[in-house]
Amino acid sequence: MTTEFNPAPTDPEAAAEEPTTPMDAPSDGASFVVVANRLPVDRTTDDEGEVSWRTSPGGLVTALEPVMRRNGGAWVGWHGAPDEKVEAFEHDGFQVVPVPLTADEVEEYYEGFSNATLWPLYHDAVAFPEFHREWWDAYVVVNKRFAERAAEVAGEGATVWVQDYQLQLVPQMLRALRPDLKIGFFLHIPFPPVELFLQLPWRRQVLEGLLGADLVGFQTAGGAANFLRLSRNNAERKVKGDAVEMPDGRLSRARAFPISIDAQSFNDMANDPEVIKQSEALLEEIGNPEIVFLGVDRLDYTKGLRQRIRAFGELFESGQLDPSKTVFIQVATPSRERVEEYRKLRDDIDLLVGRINSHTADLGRDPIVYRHASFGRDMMAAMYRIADVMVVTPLRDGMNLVAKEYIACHDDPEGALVLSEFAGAAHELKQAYMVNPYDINGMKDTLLKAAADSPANRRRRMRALRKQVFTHTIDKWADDFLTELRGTGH
Ligand code: GDG
Repeated sequence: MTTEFNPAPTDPEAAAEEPTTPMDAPSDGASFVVVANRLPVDRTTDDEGEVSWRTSPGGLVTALEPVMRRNGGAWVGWHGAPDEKVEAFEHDGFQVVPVPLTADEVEEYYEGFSNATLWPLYHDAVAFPEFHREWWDAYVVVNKRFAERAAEVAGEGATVWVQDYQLQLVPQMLRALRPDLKIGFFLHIPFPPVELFLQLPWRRQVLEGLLGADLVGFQTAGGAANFLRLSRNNAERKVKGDAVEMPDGRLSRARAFPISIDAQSFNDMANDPEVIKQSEALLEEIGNPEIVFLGVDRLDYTKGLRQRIRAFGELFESGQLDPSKTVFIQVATPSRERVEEYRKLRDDIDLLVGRINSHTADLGRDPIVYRHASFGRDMMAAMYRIADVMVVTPLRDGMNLVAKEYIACHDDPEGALVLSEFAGAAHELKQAYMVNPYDINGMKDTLLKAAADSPANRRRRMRALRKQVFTHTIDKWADDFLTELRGTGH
């Protein structure tokens, strides 16, 4: 049985469908535009009060910067401070186009609809998604603002690449304003199974929003298949292969483009003499254990921290892992601290780690070294260097770049990656030690196996993993997507 969407609405919340008057292309417009919730720059103020902007480190910016410079690019996004308007400016060879958000919009569009409705819904509803009509209204208003800003800066026939779940209505809105543009969209998080997506009261508007793109990219083939199935069965669109036929004859294509990292630069960073020194000091600091397990995650309920820490707790308490010889380092980077579910998670993890350490620690040494903090990139590389076993066990994850960063940084061929089947990365990193993060006993067995496997086995797996990560880089990802987008059309 299929569930059909409601017929075209007469409901007052359908602001996404208000008639729009097309706009003319600006004569000096950019030929390549990225639209993302955040700008790739951070503002800094020096001692004299002088304001400057610095490109924030991150794979996406690094990959897209050269394309932007080559093509006269512009990046449209929020600059991070509510209730403040910032004029567009040139930076590092491209145009930075800030979109203002009010404090209420940050609360309703960003913390609300994006992070307390869509985020949990798209991650298997591992936390309960909240549906609030005011949040949806703010989402529509903000998406429209982003679309209008992009329409103002894109030159005639330009390519516009919209990023992620906060901006799913932008492709359709932008197309209505500027039918001349080539529009791509990439979803960094999973696209859920149809049965879950249908819970969304505004499911039709979100789907139509995405179908405004010529090419919709997903992390996995499964995400693309969910999207195509939804279009065919629930929106009654004709689907041929990976293309959805639109009423005006246009095709909207859906395909997987697994995102990656700049493997070489991670590898270089991990081999920098300063980072090597840092990693030695870190080993010393944690008491030179025989085995180091490592987890690095944003503190998010999708990352499987509760289950992972319970598994380690049981292994230490039973003595299957010797607390005098083994350390589990868990870094949990502060994230979305104004969203209730995240505050609760933080308290739970504090309690859980405290309880395990107080039961099993030798005097003066904790088996779980837990840090709720953010570290510099060099420190991250130092941690990846010393980790004998990297533990990446999300309940659901679009891709998971930490898994790939570990592989790029850890050039000791005897490292091991324990990876959740439910991370997008599992489709590529097949030689990892796979776990079902809901199965605590299974996870415990695999953690022990990864730590105790023969060097030959570990080397064989690690070699294959490194080959995959070094041949499928973020540059290739951006290139594949943009090449495919260029080839789309009727
Ligand atoms: C979303 C999707 C998808 C973490 N702590 C620190 C730090 N990090 C960096 C890591 C890594 C990034 O943050 C986290 O990326 P992930 O991919 O692991 O996860 P999400 O943040 O959930 O990202 C995900 C991704 O988008 C890309 O499409 O893979 O599935 O959920 O790069 O290194 N970096 C520094 N200090 C920290 O303390 N410097």
